Amino acid sequence: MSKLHGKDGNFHQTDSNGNKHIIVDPITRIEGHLRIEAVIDKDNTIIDAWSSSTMFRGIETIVKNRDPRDVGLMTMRICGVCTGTHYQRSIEAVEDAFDVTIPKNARIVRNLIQGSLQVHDHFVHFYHLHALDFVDIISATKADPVKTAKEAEKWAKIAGTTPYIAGATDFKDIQDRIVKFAKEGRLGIFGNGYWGNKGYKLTPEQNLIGVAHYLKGLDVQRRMSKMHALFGGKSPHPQSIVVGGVTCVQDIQNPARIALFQELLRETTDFVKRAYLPDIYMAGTAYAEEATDSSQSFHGTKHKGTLGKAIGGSGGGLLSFMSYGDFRLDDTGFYNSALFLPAGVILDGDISKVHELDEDKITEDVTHAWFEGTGEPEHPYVGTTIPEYTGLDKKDDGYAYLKTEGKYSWIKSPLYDGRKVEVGPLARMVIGYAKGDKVITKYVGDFLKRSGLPISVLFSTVGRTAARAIETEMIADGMKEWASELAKNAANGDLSTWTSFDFDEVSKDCKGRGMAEAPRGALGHWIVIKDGLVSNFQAVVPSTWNAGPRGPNGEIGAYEASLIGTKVANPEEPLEIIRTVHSFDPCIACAVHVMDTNGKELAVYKVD
Ligand code: NFE
Ligand code: MG
Repeated sequence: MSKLHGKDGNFHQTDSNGNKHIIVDPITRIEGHLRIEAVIDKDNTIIDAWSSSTMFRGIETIVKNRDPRDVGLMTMRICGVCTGTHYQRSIEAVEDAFDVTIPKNARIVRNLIQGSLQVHDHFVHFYHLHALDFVDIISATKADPVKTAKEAEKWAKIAGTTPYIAGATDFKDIQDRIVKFAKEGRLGIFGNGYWGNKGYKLTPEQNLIGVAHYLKGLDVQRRMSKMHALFGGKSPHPQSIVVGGVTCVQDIQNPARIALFQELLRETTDFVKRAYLPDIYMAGTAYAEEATDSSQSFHGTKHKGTLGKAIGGSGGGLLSFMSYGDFRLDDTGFYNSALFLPAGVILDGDISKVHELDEDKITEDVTHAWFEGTGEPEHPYVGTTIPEYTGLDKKDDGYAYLKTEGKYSWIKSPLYDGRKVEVGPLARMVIGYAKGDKVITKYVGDFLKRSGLPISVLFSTVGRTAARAIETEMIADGMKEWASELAKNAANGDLSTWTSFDFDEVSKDCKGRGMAEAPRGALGHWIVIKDGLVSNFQAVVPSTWNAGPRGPNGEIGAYEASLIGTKVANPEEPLEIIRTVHSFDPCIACAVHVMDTNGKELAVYKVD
């Protein structure tokens, strides 16, 4: 390893202005390969940042000239994390093109499959991919288990419930296991953290609560996955959804299957309410200071003090948000139905105004992405996927920096009305709250009231993480109603699951889009069909919106913006960079979705 690497293996170099240049590559505990370059000034504040995907894949090109009824089966392979989401979106795009409306049972079953995924995905993200950015495992070894039980009770009470782990014995057992592993140097998956870093804010007791829930949560997430498989046939990659409806006919006819779903949902909701939410109150409070410190925000000073404007804290970022909306609540058709998660757009933190989503304003730009372009951002119906790798800028020190003035990522740059927007749980909760959506206002309002935190806490790294937890509880509660509705509808004798259509007739010349919400945000598939075959297909994906590079006129990406202004306690250990990027729950497999032909060449730039 060269001397330019920090002790964490990431690259560090100080330039002539005294600014430190840090490359974190790869960011771990995410799906796929993401590289972050950041410049940190003398006060350890990030003053510039670039987000680059170093992975290339080709699904958009693979589905061309195929039968549109098979597209969902192929696009679902874009990702095994937001599993089933791409499958569903492609099928909905084809249904839109064919003008097919699915029956009530199919709509509800799809909501239950997608809801199970959202809850599972959010939960795994918080505990198993993100928690250790907030929770210091080694500190947990110093906790007093009796005090830990009291602390757990306190946060559960604030959340309006009782603690999932009650009493000191369970905490002591878990702590003994960690102490033993640490002494023997066998921390395994916990071996590589920045333990002891000043960026960790929880007390030893709070850290022990976090670790205990991390471990208990491994079992709970298995049950969430079962829920996903129940109507889906399997997980990952459910397979019971087809163009026109669903095929899990026997599960709908059999009340015991619906009851099993309800039981699994009850068990998982219990953990969400008694562990996940209390942990979010605990972390939200501990990290509230930086979350509400607008001097740490890229947009914070710009909007300071203006009524109706959001003020960002550390990790706040763009403060422009977009949601396509999701979870159809009636049977008036995919784009007419009332939505459980509303659609809309918020620009520049102005939460006094939610703009109607105008899908014609969605385009993708490749000025800074390794693809050929026409010179103009393109709407996905006419979009193309033609790789054009121009390389990284190799320097004498043996390290390659990004050529940030040119192309520097395999992720395209999606734009809404020529602007960068953030998508995901924070976008959905803020848009719903700003729109006065009854359900979202209640859940977000409850969170703010119980925590005693101001709304500005949401526009930050920890706020993004809190929004995901709030949404998890809300969707879990929503699914309870939807499962009852399904049971009732079936009991009343409606067992229809599929709408027939004349394929030859409807597939001659048409186009359609499947636009809804994946766990990480707004996801759209656009399909053009000619003579029964796919003539064009484009996916614009949540992590493409968030992780994408700058736009044609230097418009900064959501990850990039969220990093600027953030203070780093120890540049040798870029914990805050990782925490902020993790708060978006990055998925680079989804974001690039385009087979690896250049993988070997790409790996060369990291020269020791
Ligand atoms: Ni691979 Fe995905 C989600 C989609 S993109 S995880 O959620 O679409 O970020
Ligand atoms: Mg795409």
